Amino acid sequence: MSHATRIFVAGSSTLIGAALVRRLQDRDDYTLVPEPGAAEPSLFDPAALDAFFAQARPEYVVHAAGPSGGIAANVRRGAELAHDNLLITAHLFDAARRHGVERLLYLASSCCYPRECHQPMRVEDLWSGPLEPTNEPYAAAKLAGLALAQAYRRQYGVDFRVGIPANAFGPGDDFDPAEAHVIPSLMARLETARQNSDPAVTVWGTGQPRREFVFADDLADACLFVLEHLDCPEVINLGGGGDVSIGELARLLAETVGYHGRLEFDASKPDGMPRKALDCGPLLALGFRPATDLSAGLRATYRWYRSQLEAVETSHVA
Ligand code: GFB
Repeated sequence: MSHATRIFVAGSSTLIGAALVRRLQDRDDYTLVPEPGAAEPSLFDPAALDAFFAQARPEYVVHAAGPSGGIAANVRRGAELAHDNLLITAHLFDAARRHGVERLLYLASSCCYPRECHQPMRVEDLWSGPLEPTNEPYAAAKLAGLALAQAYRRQYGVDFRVGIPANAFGPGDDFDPAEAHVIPSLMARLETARQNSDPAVTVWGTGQPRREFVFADDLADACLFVLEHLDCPEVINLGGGGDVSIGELARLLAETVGYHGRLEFDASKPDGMPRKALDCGPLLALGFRPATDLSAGLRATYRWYRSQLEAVETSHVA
């Protein structure tokens, strides 16, 4: 019988973590630890983490844990986002190193690149300038994790890899209209406006910024792809679908939801980084291709969101 690799997805309830668990459940060559649905050890508690690693003995770890949020959450809760991400990353890396984990993939964020970055952003552009102020604490914490992974590689000879994903979205995302990322929060507001036949919906900022988005299931595939490739660079961008302006995205979202009112851009709200397009040349050169284009990903996400709303409506009627 062939050996199934024991893999721990830290943050199995995050958008990316949950997508990874879905993928791994279909694979015979992996065994998830803890098993899906079972409680994860607290990443804030080094002793609990130690006991978990000793007992479950994961060979691979994907670090998809830690709170995140859209531009408004970053402005309001920068301290909390940075604090939590710093602590859990430090605890997880050290437990993985002490328990002899064979390979670890840490998911950083495209906000680790400088605000005025060369586009599309290459790994060698990291550290080349100041970060975007609206998300500086979170970005600095994610960047600290990236530097820590590289330091662990050098000092302890461990195989810690870093993936820098484009802005992820998909089923299971947080749809908070105020604090979530642009796709789920705008989708939620457009859906409410459609139901109420509101004449207009406000889109934050000028609509000019450009973002690269990656569908969560494609990102999960990319994570497993880089985890399995021996010749993968130690830091690699994860995306490959190209970027769109927020204005174009808002129109695409309105079409997906079936909202026919006006889109009004509110330039008093922050734009954040002017552009975040990733140079995914190294990932594509290894042979990876994202399977889902933006429109198809938005449709799948909307279907999921509608199903959640309908489930809530049904439970109120019952
Ligand atoms: O997704 P988002 O919050 O993240 O916003 P960032 C992307 C762009 O969409 C910004 C605009 O230019 C927003 O002003 N936008 C328009 C909206 N309408 C909305 C809306 O209803 N909700 C939201 N959220 N945005 C975050 C970082 O940056 O992305 C994090 O703050 C992290 O640190 C994450 O990196 C991936 O791409 O600007």
